[in-house]
Amino acid sequence: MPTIFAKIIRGEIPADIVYQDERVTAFRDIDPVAPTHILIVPNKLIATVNDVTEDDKLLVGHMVFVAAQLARQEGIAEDGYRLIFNCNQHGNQVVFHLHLHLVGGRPLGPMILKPRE
Ligand code: DGP
Repeated sequence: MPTIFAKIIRGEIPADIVYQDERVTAFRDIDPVAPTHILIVPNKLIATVNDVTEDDKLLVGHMVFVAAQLARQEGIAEDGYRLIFNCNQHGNQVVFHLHLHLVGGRPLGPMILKPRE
């Protein structure tokens, strides 16, 4: 079953694509949590971080490299930003097509809120 992201990569549904090459596609998140919120997605389907194989190591490195390039392009590199991979239920993963969130453009606060006592 193609994911919603596969359809975006193939141009079958619209998205604000900010970068694309033969290995990855990057587009703005539909529900941004900060002024910059971009998803960097491999063009081939990998469901979760758990499914990354030895053969995917260069691809995942490329995702991080593209994220850093986009951060510079967005003008947020110097102030800083956050890169996030959510995985499975506890990671609150909603779309099961590997993606790297690039989030920035405002102070983001602590990474994860501690549960209330
Ligand atoms: P995650 O919880 O890590 O699986 O985050 C999935 C993200 O994908 C979430 O921030 C919203 C975004 N998203 C879901 N559907 C679409 C869509 O159709 N278009 C775009 N641009 N983003 C989407």
